[in-house]
Amino acid sequence: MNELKAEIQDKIASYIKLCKPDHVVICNGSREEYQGFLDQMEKAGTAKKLKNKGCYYFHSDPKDVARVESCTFICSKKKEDAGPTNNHEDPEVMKKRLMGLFSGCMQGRTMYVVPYLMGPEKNKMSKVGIEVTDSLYVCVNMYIMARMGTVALDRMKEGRVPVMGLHSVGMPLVDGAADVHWPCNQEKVIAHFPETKEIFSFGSGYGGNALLGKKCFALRIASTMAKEEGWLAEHMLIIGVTNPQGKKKYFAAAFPSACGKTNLAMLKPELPGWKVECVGDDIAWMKFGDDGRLYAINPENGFFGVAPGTSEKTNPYAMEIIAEDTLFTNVALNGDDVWWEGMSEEVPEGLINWKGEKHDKNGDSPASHPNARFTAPLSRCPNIDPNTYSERGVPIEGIIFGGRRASVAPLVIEAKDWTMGTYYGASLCSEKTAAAEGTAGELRHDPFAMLPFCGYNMADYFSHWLSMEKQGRKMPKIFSVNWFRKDKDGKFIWPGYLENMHVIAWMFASIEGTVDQVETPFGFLPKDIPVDVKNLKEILAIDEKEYALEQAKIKAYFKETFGDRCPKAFL
Ligand code: OXD
Ligand code: MN
Repeated sequence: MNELKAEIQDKIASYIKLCKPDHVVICNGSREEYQGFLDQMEKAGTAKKLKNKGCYYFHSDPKDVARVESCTFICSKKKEDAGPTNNHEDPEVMKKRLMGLFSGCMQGRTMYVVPYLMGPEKNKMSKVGIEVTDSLYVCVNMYIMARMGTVALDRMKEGRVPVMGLHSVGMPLVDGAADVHWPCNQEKVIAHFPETKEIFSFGSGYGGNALLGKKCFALRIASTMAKEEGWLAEHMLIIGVTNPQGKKKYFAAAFPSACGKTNLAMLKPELPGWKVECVGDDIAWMKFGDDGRLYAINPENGFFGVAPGTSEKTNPYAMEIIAEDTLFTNVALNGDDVWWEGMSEEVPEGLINWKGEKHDKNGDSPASHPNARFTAPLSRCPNIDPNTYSERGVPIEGIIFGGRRASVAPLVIEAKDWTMGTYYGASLCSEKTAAAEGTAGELRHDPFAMLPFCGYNMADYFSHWLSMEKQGRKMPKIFSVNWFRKDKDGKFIWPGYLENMHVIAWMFASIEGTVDQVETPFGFLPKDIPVDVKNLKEILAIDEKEYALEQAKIKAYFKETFGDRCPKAFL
């Protein structure tokens, strides 16, 4: 640490002075250190070693189970720079509140300084951060999700400036008070300072609230950096798709949280001759190269996937990934193994639910929390793409936007140009899921699946996307998909999962220019997709009147929400 710039050392010293921890540990990111942390937690009873090698179980406080969007703030100097879709607070006012909250918050605890790198070691797009935290759970998750320790410190020594993040569970242990299995605080604040590129997170130890490299840095802060520097930080998976002729194309795809991004990233196609390889399942940083192509990297080094619903049938690769070296949070315990809804049809006897109680098989409550997660290394992915860690990133030829829509939106539609495609992204809507607070099932606008993650005014973000189109650039084709249409009996028409390969194959062929399409004012539809699905015609076509009506509603939403700041092309 001593080799780091004085400003960074001063900042860490100021955090120590403010939080008053009993001890400070600088993490080196080694495997031994990681194992030591897990052993420590096992001894303290906060982690349970499972039967599979390197697997551990954790369960949270029921008050701390998901991202807290209502407590997440963008603290830009001007309110309009945060925009109408973010909670805004004045930086001075927020700093004052934070100083109060963080004051003495690590008493009786150890402060861990976690230097980390987001992105592959050799890639120029990669960026450094430092998360200072009082949570060992955060340390072990960061070890998997980012490149932690020396690798990041070395870059900082070369002069790279880290995004600083201070995190506390917000539960000091004063006067020798005993710790609890999942410390947290009723009051939660996740504050981002886009102008100074700082993050403060208080009160939660769960997921995106606490693993600051993920949503806070790689999306909220990175999106502001991307705007300033002319690139894109997106809530997207990245896959490489190879056709039976051995031709390969990369796609990036944005879906709102818990809409199957991880399953699509790990698709094991049954369509003969096709191969799908995974670069990432949640976040993409993308930048146009000198050759005019759009290159993407996955800034993360692991998967923080939603466990319920994951099975041999829905995601066989994920099941392979989590067989070793995986941390499970808020799943159910099945002896010294784990279980969640959807893993098997039979609910095993004798489960302990995510709250640590005996599970009642006949009761209404699920055994695992709907937002239960697995944290697993990217390198365990059986279909990992060979270019995942490349110096250059992977060239994106297709961009996919997908929502969870019971009606109106067809299975797939292709934009006529970049502007229309950008509009597809902006008009993305979805029914709410369990990844965030709120009522599941409600419809919400989620432009680019970035509503909770855009670090600045969403209307400026639309303009930034539009500004990407420049002469000499090879713009990817843009598609919108919807796996979730229901028939009149309320049943899903499209089987989803492995069958999604048929749609990807169609998009692939469309980029190659080898499919028949139907032109509509709203984009190109497939003439056919050769798959045996009942009522397929219903989801391949659109009802132009109904569609136009929806577009009018979306435009009204844009106007009402963003006013004059909304790009004219969308109104
Ligand atoms: C996630 C999310 O955890 O989007 O990836 O909520
Ligand atoms: Mn996500």
